Amino acid sequence: MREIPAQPFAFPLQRDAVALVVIDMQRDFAEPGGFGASLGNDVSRITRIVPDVKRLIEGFRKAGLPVIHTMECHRPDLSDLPAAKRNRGNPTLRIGDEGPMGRILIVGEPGTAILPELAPIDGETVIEKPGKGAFYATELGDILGDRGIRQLVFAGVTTEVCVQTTMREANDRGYECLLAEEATESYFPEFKAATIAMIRAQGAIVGWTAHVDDILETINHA
Ligand code: TIU
Repeated sequence: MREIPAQPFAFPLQRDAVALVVIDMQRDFAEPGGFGASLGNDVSRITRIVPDVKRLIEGFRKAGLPVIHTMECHRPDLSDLPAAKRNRGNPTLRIGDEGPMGRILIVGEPGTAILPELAPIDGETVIEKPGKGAFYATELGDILGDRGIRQLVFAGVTTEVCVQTTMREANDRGYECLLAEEATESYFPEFKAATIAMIRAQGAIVGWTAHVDDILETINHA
C-alpha cells in the first residue's frame, strides 16, 4: 500500500478502491451570466483552478482509475426543485429562468454543461444532482457500491458548498475522503481556507487534504 502525503496525516491509498469525484465544474458556476454570477459572485476565481482539475482528471485516466463527474441541475419542469431552493436569496436570475447561456441550472442547457476542457469522456459516470450533496436523490451510492469503491478524491466547486456537503455525506457513509487543495475553489477565499481546516481538524474528522502533485505522484507509482 502506498500513502499519499496529506494532512492531518498520510492517506492510506487503496488503489483498487479509489475514484476521483469532480464536483460541478459547470459553466453556470464559472462563467459570467450563469448561476454563480446571478448570486452576486466574482466567478473568475473558479476558472483559475481548471488547469489543476484537468491534470488531476488526466492523471486518474492515465492510471486507469475511475473518474466521476457531478452536475448540479434540475429537470425542465422544475419538479425536482424545491420552492425553498428556487426562492432563496435575491438572485438576478433564479434556477429555471432564461439567461444568456440558456435556462439556469436546467439539464441540457448550454450553461449547465461541464466546462469543455474538463468534459467527461466515454465510459465516465456523470451524476446529475438536484441538491448540493451528490448522494441526495442520486444513484451515486449504488454506483460506488457496485464498483467496490471505498475511497474518494474530491475536486471541484464550490469548496464549502457542494464539495464539502458531498464529502460529509460520503464520510457518514463510510468512505475515506481526500480533498485536492489546488483543484477546488470558492467564491470566498476565506471559506476555502476554513473548509480545508475544518475537514482535516480533529484527526481528519471529515477527511484528508492533499496537494495535487502528491496525489498524482502516488497514484502513478502505487
Ligand atoms: N453557490 C455556491 O457556492 N455553490 C453552489 O450553489 N453550488 C455548488 O457549490 N456546486
